[in-house]
Amino acid sequence: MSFRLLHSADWHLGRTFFNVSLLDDQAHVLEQLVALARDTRADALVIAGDVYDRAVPPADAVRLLDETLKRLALDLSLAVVIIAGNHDSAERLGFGAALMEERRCFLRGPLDTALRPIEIPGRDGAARFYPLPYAEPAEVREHLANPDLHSQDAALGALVAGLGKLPRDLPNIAVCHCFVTGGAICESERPLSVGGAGQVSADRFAGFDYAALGHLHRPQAIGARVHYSGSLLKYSFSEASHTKSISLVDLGDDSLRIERIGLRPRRDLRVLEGHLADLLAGPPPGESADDYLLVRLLDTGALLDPMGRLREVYPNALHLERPALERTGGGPLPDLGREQLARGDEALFGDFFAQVTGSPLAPDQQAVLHQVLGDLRRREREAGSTRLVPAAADNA
Ligand SMILES: [Mn+2]
Repeated sequence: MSFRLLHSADWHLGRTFFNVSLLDDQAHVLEQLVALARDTRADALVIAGDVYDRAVPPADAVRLLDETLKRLALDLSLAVVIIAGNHDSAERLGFGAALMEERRCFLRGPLDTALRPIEIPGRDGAARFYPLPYAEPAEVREHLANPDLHSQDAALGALVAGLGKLPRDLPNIAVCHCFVTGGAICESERPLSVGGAGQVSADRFAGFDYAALGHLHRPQAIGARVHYSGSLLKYSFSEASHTKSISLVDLGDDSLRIERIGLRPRRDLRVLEGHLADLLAGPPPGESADDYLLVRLLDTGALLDPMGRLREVYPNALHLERPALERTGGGPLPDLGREQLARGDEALFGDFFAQVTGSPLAPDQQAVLHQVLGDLRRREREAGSTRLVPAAADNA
């Protein structure tokens, strides 16, 4: 026998990135997911939490999930298992769950109804799913009437122990939204708690044939049977190097095969580095000008409206960094006392420049500064009354 599973997680429907709605980007890759479900003839799809980006999602995010589930569960007759993540409201996500279960769409949010195992028949044998939706340790304490559960790990241990000894007649699949120790994190995951108390041990899943996990946004495995599918899209610039994918999992009698099938985003999310003049020449062949970009400008001099000019070439440039202008010294700012001020404009500006850029004025820059200050003073003298440059020692 064998059971074929599609594993996905962290859709974060309704997310915005630098005030840009990603809904069209999400719809674009969900098209690919629906095609994949059809073409691979999968027996079930798992969405391991963070279906929505927030507890009260925007209406168009709800519409996108509704449309996607309709196509999967009704048009393709695919069984779908969904658990709540830390971004979801378990109660709201669980709305209509009993009704949808009639059509093999298993929504599991609140603990009181979530933990019942689900047996799903496939074309060539069945599998048994154990939903373990995200819950705070306090909720698990109350649910199990066990006052000793103060960490995610203890809470998960108690929930798994509560399942009893797992029957071995079918493959047993855990579906959980958690942070397994040893996993690689990125910037778009909201921490599950302060310090280490949010992490759980991979050993908690030792009794399962496969653990379909959500929360960490990079696709990764922790041991042979504990897997994160990763998120649907890159949701931070720290994920620029990720390849997002859906995991196609084949569970056989004594075998486990996992293939990550890459998703092709509508727009990639990348970091672009260079000098403004070079970047304005446009992207090299093969790179799209429409991607979501973090632009790191290497120029050290003053630039007029760099973002406005970049957006004429790269309309989705979202964020600009000027590493050369970030303070490199890190020490305290000099105390501008009377003595310091008496050194004159050129010396003061030289200090300021070195402070900001990390290197002293080059001779040609020094010459420009000297000329500009000289011009200002000349105009000041000619204007008579208005002082453009404060009187300083080197004026004397
Ligand atoms: Mn997430």
